[in-house]
Amino acid sequence: MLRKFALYTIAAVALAISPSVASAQSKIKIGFLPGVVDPFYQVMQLGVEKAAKDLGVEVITQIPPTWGVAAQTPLLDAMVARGDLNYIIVAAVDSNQMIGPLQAAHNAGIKIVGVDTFIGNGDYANGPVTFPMTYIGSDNKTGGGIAAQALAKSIGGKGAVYINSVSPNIASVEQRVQGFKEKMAKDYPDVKVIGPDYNDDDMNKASQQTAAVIERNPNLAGVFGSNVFSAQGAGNAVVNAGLGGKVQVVAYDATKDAIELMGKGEVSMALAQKPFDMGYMAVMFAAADAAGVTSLPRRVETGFAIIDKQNVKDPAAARFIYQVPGK
Ligand code: T6T
Repeated sequence: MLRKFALYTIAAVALAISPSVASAQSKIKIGFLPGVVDPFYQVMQLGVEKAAKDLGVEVITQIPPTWGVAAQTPLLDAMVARGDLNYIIVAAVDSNQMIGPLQAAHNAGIKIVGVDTFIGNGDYANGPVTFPMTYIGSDNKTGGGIAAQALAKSIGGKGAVYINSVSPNIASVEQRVQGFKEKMAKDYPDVKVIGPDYNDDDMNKASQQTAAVIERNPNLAGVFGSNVFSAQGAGNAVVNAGLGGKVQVVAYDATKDAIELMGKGEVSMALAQKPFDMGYMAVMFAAADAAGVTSLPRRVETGFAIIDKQNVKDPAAARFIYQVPGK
């Protein structure tokens, strides 16, 4: 009887509050501004769109054609100039240079939700930059450490390994490099780390840089590519040098290409991030904030799935491979 009463009460409260929550949500308009066109952000966009549909909010998406402040800033400024956005979900392409443009958006009354990358030091509660609502993304330092451990194990704990990355100014990839180096220094003293080289998110540059390193280091044992294009370029260079399966490759980001190379024995591990979760949760956070929720966390770590030869066929792991319908 008491249980029945409680259920009726919950239903009545839900009925009473739902119209105001729904109207708060339906009134908001969200901008989504990822880093560039790549499979990682395409999956994130799927998460954004699914949440927008589930919650009945409108999202305006703008995707920079190339990686960099010069490409992202005008799109951000245009989003601000529209005058109708309440929130912008953004993967800032530079941890320092995007502070100014994002501060301007915030000053214009738009709330900023960070995904994948952060600005400042990422500590939005106590750090130097506190205006973004939250950071939703990977703990990339830990991810870099996981990559280091996998690579060290795959080469038997000794030898030279090379890091190919994007830029020192991007929080995500630079944290991966740091985490990778720290793990090697702490746990694998017989592994020598070469690099990083920075490819500006250009796969061909990554390939050329890696080819040059292979040339100079004929005994190279392993390669770490810190994101989609770094791993693809570095992996291609290893295969083109006829060293597929001999030089171990660890890929950050679980693209279909990386998984194909794993099938041929050319990639030993791919670290899948959770871009769908990042996108979905970012929209949820905006809607929750609009509905009056005041205790949203300032940092949400979305975790990883480690994909290797052992589990790549297991649906529990394979579901995290970046799949974009029709691509
Ligand atoms: O690795 C992702 C993302 O996490 C990073 O910030 C930039 O590169 C990717 O988008 C992959 O290309």
